[in-house]
Parts: sequence; structure tokens; C-alpha cells
Amino acid sequence: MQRCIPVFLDEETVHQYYNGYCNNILWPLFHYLGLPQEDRLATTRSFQSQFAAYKKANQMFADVVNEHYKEGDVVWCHDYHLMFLPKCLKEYNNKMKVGWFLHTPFPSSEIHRTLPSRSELLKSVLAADLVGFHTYDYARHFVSACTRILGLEGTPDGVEDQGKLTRVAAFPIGIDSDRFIQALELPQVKDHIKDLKDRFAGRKVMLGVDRLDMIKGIPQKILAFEKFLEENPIWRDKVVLVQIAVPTRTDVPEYQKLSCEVHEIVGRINGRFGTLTTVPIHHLDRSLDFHALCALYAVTDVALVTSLRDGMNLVSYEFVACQASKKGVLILSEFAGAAQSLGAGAILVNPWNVTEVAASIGYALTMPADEREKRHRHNFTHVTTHTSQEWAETFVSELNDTIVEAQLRTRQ
Ligand code: ADQ
Repeated sequence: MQRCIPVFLDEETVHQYYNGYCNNILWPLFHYLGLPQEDRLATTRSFQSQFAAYKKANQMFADVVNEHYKEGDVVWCHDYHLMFLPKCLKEYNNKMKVGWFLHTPFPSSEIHRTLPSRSELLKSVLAADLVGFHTYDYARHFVSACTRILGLEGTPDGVEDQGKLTRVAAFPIGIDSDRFIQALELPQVKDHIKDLKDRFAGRKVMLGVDRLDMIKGIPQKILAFEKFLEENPIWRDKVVLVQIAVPTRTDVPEYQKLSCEVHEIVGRINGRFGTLTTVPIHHLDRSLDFHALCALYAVTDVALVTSLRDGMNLVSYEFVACQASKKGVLILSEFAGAAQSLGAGAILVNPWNVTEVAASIGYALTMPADEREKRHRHNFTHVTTHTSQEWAETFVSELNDTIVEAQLRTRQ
């Protein structure tokens, strides 16, 4: 059986659709960064062509799905790149079982209503039978957008349009926790762990793992660490921050600017607090392989996840999965979806408040063992029970139930 069927897009469509409408318009808007402000006239002009490319690309996905579709198949569309897809699929075949899931936040309806194509996108998503989000808040924002912008009726189950109900609900994603837990038993990972422990002997390890994206709050995190070192000279040679930042969307100027900014701050802090033999921040501009990543998670004392907004944030889950022996502390942004599930075990922070994050670092580094144990137990139980497999099974079974209920309703 063919498990993966590519949809080939030409270069111009990729430019207008993927770099343009998806990553320059929807991604920042859904993370509360607003619509592009620089060169307003050019943005306004390019908006229509980018949206046309977005619809064209979604139609191309629909064509390929339709070509391979067999009666009874479940079609699950993922993310903000494919908001137009449910409508295209239903136009092909109204009986197709269609679900749509958003991996980013869905913003407040007041943010969504600034989008020029706000109504068309909402209506397209509503063509799906089931619409899913990571958190209840995102689902609520979506329903509010449909009631306020489209004038439709919101019900406890979703959104109703002329008797047709689109079910809207929260399905918080998880990780394959066993994969991480089992990796820690592999000889090569144990070797990595030993190397890292030797390298960082006598120092507490703090860790950040993010794609280099403005939503991840990397500059804010590093500035909070600087403030902590500034206010706590005693810790200067006793703690190290390892920040792994994988470059993404490197051809977008905003991302190039962010990379320069992070390098500049890291250089300044290392110059300020480093010695001839040590630096306080190890900043790596690349991705790590899975085993190296697991080893790093396992030796970490404090993980710092300071996203300015994040749909869920799986790094926080992966860290918890690898901490069975160390029981390290998670400092987590209240603006990450994960705050809803790991909030009771983590130290929640407002990433914009550098003073608060710096104080949380001090609290995390000195937290008594019994409190760390209690917090870890809460989060470990969550991460190992709410897995990616459970997430997928719940969504698909809910989609099937939604269709059966809709059929019963139309028969009544
Ligand atoms: P992302 O924004 O990519 O995902 P996240 O959920 O943290 O964010 O997942 C990142 C993944 O990439 C993790 O599995 C992590 O291990 C890996 N990764 C990140 N940096 C790495 C590095 N330097 N080296 C190796 N691996 C690295 C989007 C949304 C999130 C949502 C997910 C899933 O933005 O909010 O949680 O989808 O729905």
C-alpha cells in the first residue's frame, strides 16, 4: 500500500502559497503577531494573489485526495495550510468523512476578523464534519469567530448553519512517550548521557529546544537568563544554558533578522559573564539527532519553554518523558497550549516578563527534591497517558461518531 502520495506544486505557487499566505499572513496572525505591517501597500497588493495561490494549492490537494479516495475512507486535513481543503473535498463528494485539525492556536475572534479573507476561510473549514483544536480556548475562539463574523449559531457541540452542525472540540495532542523512554535504555544514548554529564560536571544544566521562530520567545528567554546571572553572581559559574535553535524559513527576512538578534544577545552575554574556560550559554544553530536530543533532555535540570504563543509545544512533553530519573523542573509559558495540561507540574510564566522568568529560574534551580518529585509525577502521568496515538484514535473515532449522529438527525 502506498503510504504517502506527494502533491507537486510549482515554484511560484510555493512562493505565493507557502511562503506568502501560509507563513507570512496566517502564521503570524494566528500567533497574535498581527498582519504584516512593513510596506503596507505591497502587502495589500500581494494579498489577493497570495490568497488565490492558497486556494489553488488547496484545490490541488483536493484533486489528489479525490483521485485516491475510496468510499468509507476518513479524510483528516491538518493545519492552517489546508483551511480551504474541507470545502473543496465536500464539493467533490458530500458523503466524504472530513475532519480538520489546527496545530497552531486559533486566535481571539477580534484578531481573526482583521484578516481580509476571514469569512471565506471560516466557511471552508465549516464544511468539515469535525473541527479540532489543541485546547478548549482555541475551540471557543473559533466558535466566537463563526458567530460574530458569519452570524451563525454557536451550540455546545459546535457551529450550526441552516440545520447543518459542524462539530467543534478540543483534542490536545501528545507524543509517543514510549519512544523517548525506551531510547534512554540504548547504549549509544547512555554513552551520550555520560559524555554530557562529564562535560557539565559541577554545573546545573538549563535547556531550550526550539525552531528559530519569533513565536518561540528565544530572545526573551536569553534576556531572562542574563537577568538571573546579573542578580545572582553566585550562580555564574554553576549553571549553563544550552539553547538548540533549528533555523527554519531561512529565506524569509524576518527570520534572518531574528537569527542575527539571537546571535548578538548570546555573544554579548557570553562576553559579559564568560571566563577563559567556560561560557554561560551554548547556542547551537542546528537540529540534533533523536538520540542526542534524548540524552540532552535526560541530563537537564531545568527546561525553559518561553513561547510567546504556541499551539501546544511538544518539547515540554519530550523533556518530561526523559526525566524519570532526574525529575527536573519545567518552566513553561502560560501562552503555550501545554500550559493547560502541564500547568500543575510546571512553573508557569509570562515570557514577556523577564523579571518573573529570571525569578522562576532561581526558584527552579533551588527547588526541594520532594516538590520536584511531586511536580514531575503529575506531568509524567499526563505525558505517558495522553499520547499521540490516543490523540489520533480519539479524533478519528469522534469523527466517525459525528457522522453517525448526523445521519440519525437527518432521518428523524
Ligand atoms: P512546532 O512549532 O514545530 O509544532 P513543537 O510542538 O515544539 O513545535 O515541536 C517541535 C518538534 O521539533 C519537537 O518534536 C522537537 O523535538 C523537534 N525539535 C525542535 N527543535 C529541535 C532541534 N534543535 N533538534 C531536533 N529536534 C528539534 C507545531 C505547533 C506546536 C504544536 C505542534 C504539534 O507550532 O505548537 O505543539 O505543531 O501540533
